[in-house]
This record gives sequence, C-alpha cells and structure tokens, in this order.
Amino acid sequence: MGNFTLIIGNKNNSTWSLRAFLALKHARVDFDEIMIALRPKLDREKLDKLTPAGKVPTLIDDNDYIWDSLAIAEYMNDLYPEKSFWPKDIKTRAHARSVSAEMHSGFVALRKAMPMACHSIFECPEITGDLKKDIDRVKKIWSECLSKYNKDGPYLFGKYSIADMMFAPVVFRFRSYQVELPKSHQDYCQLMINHPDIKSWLDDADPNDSAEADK
Ligand SMILES: N[C@@H](CCC(=O)N[C@@H](CS)C(=O)NCC(=O)O)C(=O)O
Repeated sequence: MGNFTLIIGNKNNSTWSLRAFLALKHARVDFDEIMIALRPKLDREKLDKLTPAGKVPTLIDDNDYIWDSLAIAEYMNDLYPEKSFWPKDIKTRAHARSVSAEMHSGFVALRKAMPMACHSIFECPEITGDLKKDIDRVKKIWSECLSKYNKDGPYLFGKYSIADMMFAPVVFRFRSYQVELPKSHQDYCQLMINHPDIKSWLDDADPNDSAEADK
C-alpha cells in the first residue's frame, strides 16, 4: 500500500521533518526522500514548486499530498492502525493527543532560543522569562507522563507513540544547549537518542548544516 515520497528539510535542522520521518519509519513503509535546503539559504523556489503550503514536511502518496507533521503522523496511523501510533486506552490516548497538540502549536520561545542542530553542542543561553516557562512546561509534561505510564514501558505513554515523535526535536535541543535535567529525563533523552529510527535520522544529518540561517 502506498507509493510514498517524503519532502523534508535539512536533517540537522528541520524539526518538523524529523517528526514526519519518524512516523513513516514507525509504519515500516518504504519511501523516497526529497531534501529541500532550509539552511544556510532557504530554497524557496523548490519548496513552493514541490509543496502545496510552501513548507516541509510534505508527504506525497501517489498523486495525493499530505502536509503538516501531525497530519502525516495521523495519516500513517489511519493507514496502519495495527502499528500502535497512539495508546490504546481512550483516556491515555486523549492525554497523548493533548501533549502532542500542545507541542505542535506552542513552545515558541524554546524554538526561537534553541534552534535544532542535532549534532552540535552550544553554550546554554540564560534560562529566564518565556524560555524558562517553556522548558519548565516540557519538564512538567515529561515528569507526569514518565511517572504515570512507566508500568507500560519507558516512553512518555509507556510504548513509543506519536507523542514521543513530537518531542524528539526537544530531546536534541536539550542535548545541544546542555539544559540541566533530572535523572529520569536524562534517561528518557538517552532512550530516544538510541531509538533505531532516530539514529537513522542522525546518521544522515550533516553536522555542517548550522542552526542559524544566513541573514
Ligand atoms: N506546523 C507545520 C510546520 C512546518 C514548518 O514550519 N516547516 C518549516 C521547516 S522546519 C518550513 O517549511 N519553513 C519554510 C518556510 O516557512 O518558509 C508542521 O507541523 O509540519
């Protein structure tokens, strides 16, 4: 089923592309990739030519386009429900959807202050104001999830799910900017970095793609 092409940005930097890539990997489908440079200079012409919304990620399935990371993850869930993209329990699933939607629509200060560069290590910026609020909120979500669902497994909702995919770029941000974390969060970050699907993304990410775009 499916003849998939995933259009993505530079693997070292494109957080939204990483999430969609993880959804396709979790579905265990074959797919081609088209990479559009976001850094150091955005290839606007190619992006607008190949994607309906002028953004990555965009999935092409035969002649149909699905854009936006969460829509792509949901599409994989619809096509392959047996792959357990979301927790089975209805209340746990509602919780997982809530934190995923929160990640998808918020955390602007975190995104701005700590752009992803998977392979890089930077000095930690001063953690105050909205950045502190965002980091504290991620920590609260992780603490609640990891303590509530740890009987089912080591991921946020026990088994690996779309919620982990949505937070994967945060794992890299925390590592790159050396954010201090409690032991349970450090263990979660290490577990994510060791996940084979995340490793395969990292292996292809070019460390020379910097976090900052050319001005
Ligand atoms: N909410 C969208 C965000 C997509 C997005 O902003 N992608 C960035 C790259 S990570 C992009 O295409 N930027 C190019 C632009 O905005 O011109 C999603 O979840 O997929």
